[in-house]
Amino acid sequence: MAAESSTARVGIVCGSRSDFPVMEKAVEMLGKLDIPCELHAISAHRAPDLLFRFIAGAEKSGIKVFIAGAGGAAHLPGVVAAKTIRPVIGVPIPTQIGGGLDSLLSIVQMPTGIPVATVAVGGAGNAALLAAEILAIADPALQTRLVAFREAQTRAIEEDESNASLRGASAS
Ligand code: RP5
Repeated sequence: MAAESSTARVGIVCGSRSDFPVMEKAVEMLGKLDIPCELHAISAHRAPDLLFRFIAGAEKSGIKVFIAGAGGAAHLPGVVAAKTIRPVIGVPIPTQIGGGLDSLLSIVQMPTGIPVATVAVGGAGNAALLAAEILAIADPALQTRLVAFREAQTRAIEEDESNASLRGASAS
């Protein structure tokens, strides 16, 4: 599922189509929150000029936050961050090496000057939620949707059958 929207507010980019199964979790979460986004596979080392064109165009077209996922020597999020002052959220893609520890360290260890807010390995859903929280600062309707999302999440646990015996019990 490659999302594309002319009114996208979040630009999602990853190093390869092989990253799509992880990054589509971000597309799905943003969809739940009614936030338009677009998803592209653009390798920072195989197609750097196209990546730079995407970033410049995305800023002009109204994208406010970037989510960038990559695996292995995962420089893509740092490169995106180098070319924009919009917030960049990095998603380490799982790999054969320690389950994606290589990707995690490549993304999280950005030297001072160019920040990338890094989520857990494979954590594209949380990347989307963080992007939503950033956008919600200036969007009261989105704040309301985020609060509703949190409440529904809590309710689902409270209503889970395994917790039936705890219903009505007061915390002390
Ligand atoms: C990275 O290399 C990509 O982000 C991907 O996670 C990894 C492997 O890419 P492919 O060889 O599957 O294209 O650039």
